[in-house]
Amino acid sequence: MADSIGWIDRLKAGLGRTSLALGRGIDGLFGGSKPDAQTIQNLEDLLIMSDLGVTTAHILAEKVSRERFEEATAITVRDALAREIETILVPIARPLEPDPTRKPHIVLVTGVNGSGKTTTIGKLAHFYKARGLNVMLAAGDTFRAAAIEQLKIWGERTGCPVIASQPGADAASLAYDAVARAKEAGVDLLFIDTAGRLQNRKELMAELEKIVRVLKKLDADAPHDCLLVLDATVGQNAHSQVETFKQMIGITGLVVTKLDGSAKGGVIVALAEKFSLPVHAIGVGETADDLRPFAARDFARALVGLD
Ligand SMILES: Nc1nc2c(ncn2[C@@H]2O[C@H](COP(=O)(O)OP(=O)(O)O)[C@@H](O)[C@H]2O)c(=O)[nH]1
Ligand SMILES: [Mg+2]
Repeated sequence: MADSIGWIDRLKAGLGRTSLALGRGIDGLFGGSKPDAQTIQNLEDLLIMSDLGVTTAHILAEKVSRERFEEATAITVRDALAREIETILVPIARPLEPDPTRKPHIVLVTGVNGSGKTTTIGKLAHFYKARGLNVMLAAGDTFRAAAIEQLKIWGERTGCPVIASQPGADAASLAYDAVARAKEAGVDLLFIDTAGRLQNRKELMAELEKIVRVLKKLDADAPHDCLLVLDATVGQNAHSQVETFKQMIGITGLVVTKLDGSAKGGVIVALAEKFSLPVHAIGVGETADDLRPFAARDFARALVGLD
């Protein structure tokens, strides 16, 4: 599986600065004797500096301190940490599962500007198309002409129809039209792109609420999934983005992007502890194939620099 080796390597390279700092830190702290309280405190600090968050860092350090190490070497501690992190991540590592009885299964994709929404939609379209689903895209970021063009390019690339209107058009009407067209065409899965102007939170909230309201007129259960796309490079700022979008429209799952180039991937562990929201997939690059299911064990081991 050359392909899977490729992406794990990219994930590792992306997490490189985090795992290097964590790995080296652990190497410096654990030299084969039983860890004392100061060592555990230093481990906690190290985990905080690696973006795992204060609460999670404390919990993890506690767990390591409770391991009955005969001799706590760097490798046994890395291994113990990876196992604990994996335990935190297992419940949230859940793929997006379109309900085949819904035609279409409607996925609203939200997030701040530049987080990777449009790119993620392109990658998800590619993924589900390859699995035989009939996929449609809706260019609901009507704010910028470039955003509409960008989605159209992804539509061509993946062979999925794109429903779009003019820049400045009402995003909710566009969403409404897209659902109607998707129903007519017997589409399995509809992704609705949105604008992400967090600097104008009121307007954004009004727009998102209106989209949801309009979707519910066509299907009371819609949107069936509400994804928040997070850029891993923002680190701890991801917390406030989750809070904000949760408040605005309710989020059912996360996609974390740019893990190929982030030193702050540890934030996923902190988000898992705090919000328990599923992480459906991770982005490790800019092409259609650079979206991967979130795998708890792979991620946990890569984070502490283990193979
Ligand atoms: N390296 C890398 N770049 C990404 C990833 N996802 C998105 N991007 C890039 O991030 C930039 C913003 O993405 P875009 O999808 O336009 O964000 P949007 O404003 O949320 O729709 C683009 O240049 C994308 O190619 C990823 O997983 N890795
Ligand atoms: Mg976009």
